[in-house]
Formats: sequence, C-alpha cells, structure tokens
Amino acid sequence: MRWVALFGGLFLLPDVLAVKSQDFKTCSQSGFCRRGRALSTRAKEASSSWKSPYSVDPSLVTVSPKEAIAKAAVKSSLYPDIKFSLEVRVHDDGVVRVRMDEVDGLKKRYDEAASWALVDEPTISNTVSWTAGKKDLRAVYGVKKEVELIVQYEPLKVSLLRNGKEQVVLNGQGLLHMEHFRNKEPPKEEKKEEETKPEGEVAPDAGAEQVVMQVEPEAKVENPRAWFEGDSEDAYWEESFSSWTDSKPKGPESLSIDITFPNHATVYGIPQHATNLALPTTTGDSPTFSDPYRLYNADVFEYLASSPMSLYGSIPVLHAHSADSTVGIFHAVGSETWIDIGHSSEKSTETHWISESGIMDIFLMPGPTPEAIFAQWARLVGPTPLPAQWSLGYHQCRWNYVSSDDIRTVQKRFDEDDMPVDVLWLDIEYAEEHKYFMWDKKNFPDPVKMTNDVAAVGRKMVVIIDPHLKRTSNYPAYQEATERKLLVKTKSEDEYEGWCWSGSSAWLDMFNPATWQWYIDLYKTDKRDTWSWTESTTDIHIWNDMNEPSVFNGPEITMPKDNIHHGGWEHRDIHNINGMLFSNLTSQAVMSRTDPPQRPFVLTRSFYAGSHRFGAMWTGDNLGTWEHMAVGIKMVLANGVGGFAFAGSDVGGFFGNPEPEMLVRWYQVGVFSPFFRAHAHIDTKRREPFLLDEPHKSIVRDLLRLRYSMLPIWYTAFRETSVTGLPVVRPHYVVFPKDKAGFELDDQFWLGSSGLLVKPVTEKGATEASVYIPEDQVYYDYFSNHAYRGSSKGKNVTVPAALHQLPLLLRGGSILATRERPRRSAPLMKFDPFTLRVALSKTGSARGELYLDDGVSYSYRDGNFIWREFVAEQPQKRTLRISNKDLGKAQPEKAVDSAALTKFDPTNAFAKTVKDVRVEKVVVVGLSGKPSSVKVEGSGKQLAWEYTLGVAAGEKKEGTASVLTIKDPKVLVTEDWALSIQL
Ligand code: NBV
Repeated sequence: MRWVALFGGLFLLPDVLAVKSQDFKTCSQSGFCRRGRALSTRAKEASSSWKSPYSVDPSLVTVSPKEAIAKAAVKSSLYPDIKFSLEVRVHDDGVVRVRMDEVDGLKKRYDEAASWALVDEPTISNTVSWTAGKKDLRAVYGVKKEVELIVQYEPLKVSLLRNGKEQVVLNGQGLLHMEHFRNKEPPKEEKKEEETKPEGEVAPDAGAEQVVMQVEPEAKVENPRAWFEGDSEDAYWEESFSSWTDSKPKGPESLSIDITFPNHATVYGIPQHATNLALPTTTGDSPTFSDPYRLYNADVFEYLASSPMSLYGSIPVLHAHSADSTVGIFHAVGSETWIDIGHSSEKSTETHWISESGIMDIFLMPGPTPEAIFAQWARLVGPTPLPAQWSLGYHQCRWNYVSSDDIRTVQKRFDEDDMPVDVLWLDIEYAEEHKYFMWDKKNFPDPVKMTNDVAAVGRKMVVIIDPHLKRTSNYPAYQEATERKLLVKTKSEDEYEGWCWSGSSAWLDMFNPATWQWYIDLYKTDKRDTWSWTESTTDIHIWNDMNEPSVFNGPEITMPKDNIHHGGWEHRDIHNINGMLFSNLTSQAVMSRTDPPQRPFVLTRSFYAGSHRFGAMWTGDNLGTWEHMAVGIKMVLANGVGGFAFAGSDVGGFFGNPEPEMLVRWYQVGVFSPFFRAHAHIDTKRREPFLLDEPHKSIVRDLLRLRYSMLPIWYTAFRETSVTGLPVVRPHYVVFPKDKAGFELDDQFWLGSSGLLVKPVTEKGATEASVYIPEDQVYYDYFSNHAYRGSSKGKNVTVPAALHQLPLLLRGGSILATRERPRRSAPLMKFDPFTLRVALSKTGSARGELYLDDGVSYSYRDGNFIWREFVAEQPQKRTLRISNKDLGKAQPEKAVDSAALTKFDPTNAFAKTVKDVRVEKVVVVGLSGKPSSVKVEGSGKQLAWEYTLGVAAGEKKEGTASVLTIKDPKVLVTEDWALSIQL
C-alpha cells in the first residue's frame, strides 16, 4: 500500500499499481495447460503413430427421429470403465453443436456456459438426413445437400465438409482428452497393493491391452497410459502460484481438444488479446508468441501492446478464413482456456484448446461467408441491440471529476468552446469510501441537481458501480447482501473477503437467482423495503469496472479458483462468465427504472460471449503510447468478430500524458470507434479537448463535429448490426472475403455498409498514409473530394495525412446522410436537416440508407422508425436521378430479428414527429459534366445549384472530382421524391 495526496486529502492506494505481467501465469505455470501442451508435444513426436484413444461404440449410436439429435457412447481405451456421452445436433440454420460429457462420473462438470451465452434454445433442423453406418455417422444437409457432417467412430473424429472439402475437424490430431473425475489416491508410501484402484477407475493394467500403439514401450511397463497422459500426475490435486495455493478439491478435470481447419490459413477472433487481427502463431518452427492465447479474464496492469496474455474479457469464438470459404467455431466454456495456433502447411491452421473444467460444447458455424457466420452467431447469442442514440456521441471521462462543481465547469467549458459532448462520467471517487450508490456528500452535495444540470441540454451522466462491496456496518448494500446470503463464499463456505478499492470487500454472487431482483431494486429511485439509490435519476447510466472480478490481494488479481458460487460451482468453472452476469443484471436494473423501459447504457470491462446484449465494452487500461493506439484498433475489430460491436479504447490512453500530436491522432481513432470516450488515470494531467492550444484545439473540435455530423451514419450502421449481426466497424476480410491481399489488414476498416473506409494514423510525425483499395473503383477523399482509382488486383494509394488530415475515403457508389449543424449534444440534433452526399461509382450510380427512430425507447420494435433508401441512377445517358424511397415497407433483408419490420407502417408515430425534417443540401461528387437543369421530379421549378469542374467518376484519372452542390432542394427526408439532373 502507498499513500498519495489527492484533492487535498490523503488516500491509500494499493500496491497493485506496481503489478507487472509476471504476476500472471504462463502456460508452464498452469498445471492443466502444461499437461495439455505436453500431450500435444508427445503427439507431435509420435507423429504418424499417434492415435486418439477415444472412440465411439457403434452399437450405442442413436438418432432420435423426433429431436434429430444424434447420441453416442464414447470411451477411451485408456480407461475402459469410464463412460462419456457424445451428442451432435444440427440447428435449422446449419450450425452444428457437439457436446461431450462424462457419464455417471464421480462429480459433475459445469455445463451452463452455453445457457448464459445463448439467447434461446436453438431450433433443431428437421431436414437433415442422418445415416448411422458401421464406421461413421453422417448427416447431410443444405439447399444442395452440400454440407456433410461426419462423426468417425474409431478414433473419434468429427468433420464438417462443404462440397466435399473439409472445413473444420475436431480431434483430427488426436488431442481430445477429457480428464475424468477420480478420487485422490493416498500418498504412495501408505498405499497397500489392493487399494491402488480408486473408485470409478480400473487398475492401471486393465486398459493396457487396448493400447496397441505404445509410443514408448518402456513407459508401458511402468505406466501404460504414459504415452498419452505423461508419466506423472502433474498438479492434479493442488497447485501453487506465487504465494497462493489452489486446493483443487475436484482434482483434474481439464479438457483438451484440437480443432483443425485443413483449408483455411488465416484465423481471427478469440478476443480479448492485444495483438493483430489475423492471429499470429504460438506453435511451429518460429512462432510469434511462445505461449498460447489465454482466456482468463484478468485485470492486467499496464498490459503489453503485443501479447497472447489474457485481458479483461473472453469470447471463445474463432473465424477460419480462406478465399473459398469461412467457417467459425464457438467453444462454450467458462473456465480458464488456452489456445495454441499453428500452421502445418501454407493452407491450413491447427488450433488446440485446453480448458480447466466444464463439458465440451462446441458450435461449428458453417458459414460459408463471414457474413453468414455473423448471422449464425447472432442467431445463437442474439445480435447487438440498438443502443441509445446519445451513447454514440462523445463521452468525457476521467478518474476523477472531483465534485459536482467540477462536472458543471467541465460542461461549461465544452459549451464555451463549441465542442459537442453527450456524456459526463464519474469514476470511483464520487462514492463515499468507495461504497457505490452512496455519494461523497462533501464533494457531491447535490447529485440530483448536478445530473439535472447536465441533462438540461440533453446530456447524460455515467457513474461507476464496481462489484465489490465494502464490508462495513454503515453500508446498507453490504448489510442486506449479507443478511440475504448473496455473497460469494470461500472453499470453507465462509463469506469471501478480498481487498479492493473499498478496502476489505465482499462480492455479490450473480449466479444466485436471489441476488437478481434485489440488485435490480438497488437502482430504483423511489423508496422501498430494501435499500435503494434514491439520490439518482434516470439520466444516470452505469459503468461496470473491475468485474473480472479484480481482487487486489487475490491470485492473479482475481478470486481464488476454489471459491464457491451458487449451486456449489467453483469459481474456476465460471470465472470467464462472471463479468457478464454483472453487466447483464446492471443493464436490467437500469432499464427497469422507467416504465415503459428505456434503452440502458452500461459499459463493462469484463465480458464473455453474449455480453454485447448488455451494453458497450472498452479495452481497459491502455497506455498513452503509439503502439497502444494502434493495437486498440485491432482489438476493437477482434471484438467485433466475437459479436461485441459496441467497443472502443480510452482516447488519449489511460496511463500517461500524451503530447498534443498523439492526443489529436487518438481523437481521430476515437471518432471512428463505435464507443468514443476519452479517459485518463488519476495521476495524469487534465487533458479535456478544450485545454488544448491551437491548432490542436480546433482540429479536435472539428473531429468532434465530424463524429456528430456522422451520427446518422453510425446509427444506421448499428441498426444493421442489430438485425444482421455484422460488426459496426468491419475489417477487410469481412467486406472483401476473396481478396487474399487483405487478409492481414487490420489498420484500415469500414464503417458499416456506408462505404466509408478509414485508416487512422497511429504514428508520430506522419504526413501521408497508404490506403489499400481492393477493387477497380473510384474512391473519394471525404474532405477534399480527391478521386483515387483502385485496381481489380488491389492498389495502395498515398493520401495526405498531416495532423489535421484523417485518411478517410468514400467508396464510389455510396450515398451518405449527415447532419452538418454543430450542436451541443446528440438529442439536440433531432429535428436538424440532412445533407446527402452522393459519391458516384465508376458507372455513375450510388445508393445509401438512413435509419432513424426516437433513439431512447423500444417503440421501434412496434414499427416506430423511418428507414429510407437513397438511390442515384442514370435512367438515360445524360440524366442522373436521385431518389428517396421507403425501405421499411420493402423489408429487403432477412433479419435475425424481424419483429420490428413486420409491424412497420410508414405513418407511424415516430415518423410523424420528424415529418418536417428537410434535406437541406445534396452534394453529388464525380458527375461527368455541368448540369443544364436540376429539378424535383414532377415540379417544373429549377433548383439552385453550384458546380465545380473536376474528375468524373467514370474517368480512370485521379484528381479532385467534380462537385455539384444543390442547395435547399425543398424535399423532406420522410417523403418519397426524386431529383432529376440533366447534363
Ligand atoms: O476506477 C478507477 C479505474 C478506472 O478509471 C479505469 O478505467 C479502470 O479500467 N479502474 C480501472 C481501477 C484502477 C486502475 C489502476
């Protein structure tokens, strides 16, 4: 612990601020990972003589005709008396689920990870033809019967094929190993001969006959299973790391499984790691990383900008990609998991997953395109819900704004400097002694008034609620949680006590259903039987931090794995899911403050598969360095692969004092992050944008205004995400899946389907940037309208990127709807007119969309929204027609959740509120000549326009494009119309 002087007082800061990465385990320091990797090493050494001991008993294969679920009995030749069950289901969208568990084991494996992640029980397909043969079980399906699933019996292997080509193979390398539950044997010297056979096990030699292929014959004599399992019981019953000992009362139960993609050489996903989007190798001749990727939610102080180490969240989802097809997998496991990645050939990827506990529950998403996988994933876990529209604005945070007056001053300074901002944030110092929900009245004497002052111009506040409860008698939240027995327990069933911001602390057990309603009620602003946050308002939304959970004095800064949760499950079983349950309940709590409910905003640091349903995430405590700025972009893209689209990094970097140049560049990154928040550590200098000197201040003001002008584009992109599951910011392989040259690209990306391609500058002193254009199309610089021409082979173009210039191109063929009037907050823009920017393609056409609703309620689900399509086309040679028509009624897409669309009526209540909203300007870029007439179709009146000569979209040459600006075309955004431009 160390004392620091802050805000005129002395505060005790824990030594955790000095934690370094060596305080976290490497694979070799983790027993089950060591065992899993050693298994893989033995397999590699044995090479072709290696054979998985697991097989299916053909006489016990059943396919239930009604449920279309195949079940099989599996055994391991090493332990013939131990039984395993295998279950294979094909969902109606072609996703395959493979589950394996131990049957009648001494204990139970945790099998609820999927039920937390999945939004619903998937529907099983009834169009699959199953054939159970002597050697395998096959299922054939797909429109052209192009997909085949083969469960090979001996050894057990599950393969998914498309058009006869292997897409994904489970246990193809023979690394499947489900360590069965066993009783601990007494120490050797006390053992008597007869007692060597523990309950549920066979004597060591009983299974040996079955193992014909001993790799090391000598080992057979000593220990017949050694060729597969190794010859010692490595960390089966206890394990120490640093000063902690994990008691492992259940003994070994780890699960190893290899997942191979024989025809896919690039893999993406398994967030959260600070590394490239195309995941670098961890095995092979010269792997990039020597350790596997780790998924074990952790609060890693000053994390590295390039590492396979665990970070705050885990989504065990991987995409394997090739120019031919894409396939995805999800391993629904909540325990610590390590993943090795290697390539045995130029065209394949081998992965090896080693988990500490839980059943095997693997979902194979057959694709065949990235787009199809996102839809399959969204059907499993639900798509990202439409966020509150204001939450796409700019968020100003710092640890800490120290008083209500500080908040008021910050707000005033934004207004004085004409900088928009939507949300002001409060970090942990607002709470008296870090007792969340209780204001520090000395500095925040009037929290409700403060919030109302912020809300007066449409703004919100976000206040932090951490999951630790101060253990003290003057904290009703803790007292009530204790009385109701809602707290996590130690292995001896006592209340678990750990150290966090509030000193001695306890943790709510969110796995206990009794916690749920009580926790939700904490957020109620009216007086009730249980204690609640009466000094709050519905304009306060929530930030969940430290929910890995972070425990300063715990092993690897978290809870001991042998802690006990509801149902008797150990913390090890659910660790990676823990953070999700906290943000899940928080979002329910925030939503239920109002009737009818309003969209909640909850930011979470820790997450799991499915967490995107509950709010946004950020990449935690990054450093104010160029490397961290760059890797933050990749991490946001990787989160999108896991379905967590609403993501961002701390603008400016959490630690350190970025120089103005870096801060400006960081704002350029933030403006193109789905979640856009500036944040800073308590020890940093204040760095709100209004404090910058010129020219930096004006550059950042323009950037903030750029974000606000594009809010309709962001919102439209989020709407698409909310129905298709596609990420909001899209990496190259998602948009151009066949373009091999772009598989590794992760420093430029697309904003939804808008056609905007951005390449933020993340290096010092840059004056230009190289942007990759993957197609033979014209791309326009968003700011200068300079036309670049790509090539069908792919082409790098050099664009200007001085400090005030953000490399941002608009793909020819796109129409953007923006709002160009600077306002103080997003809600104040509700009735502002639109500008349409028509960027003509090389063939002279373009299209774009605009989606709008009230931005806060759920009434869009009842059809209260507008959804417009803008189209530019050339019905005749010298005519350009730009039209606006209704898309809501057309229902063009197969939505994951189509409820809102089916109820749509163009004259809905929301549409009426915006019926007078105008299009104030139409800008056409790349027209092939000066118009002779510009009219609204059906009216004889000429519109006012200006034209500047320049490169036409159809020309191959580069240079500033021609620009036609139609001022006040006198058309409304909610009405159908067409402009006719004669050349
Ligand atoms: O609550 C204080 C900070 C917060 O500002 C940051 O964003 C979180 O990631 N919190 C971590 C705890 C302390 C970090 C050193």
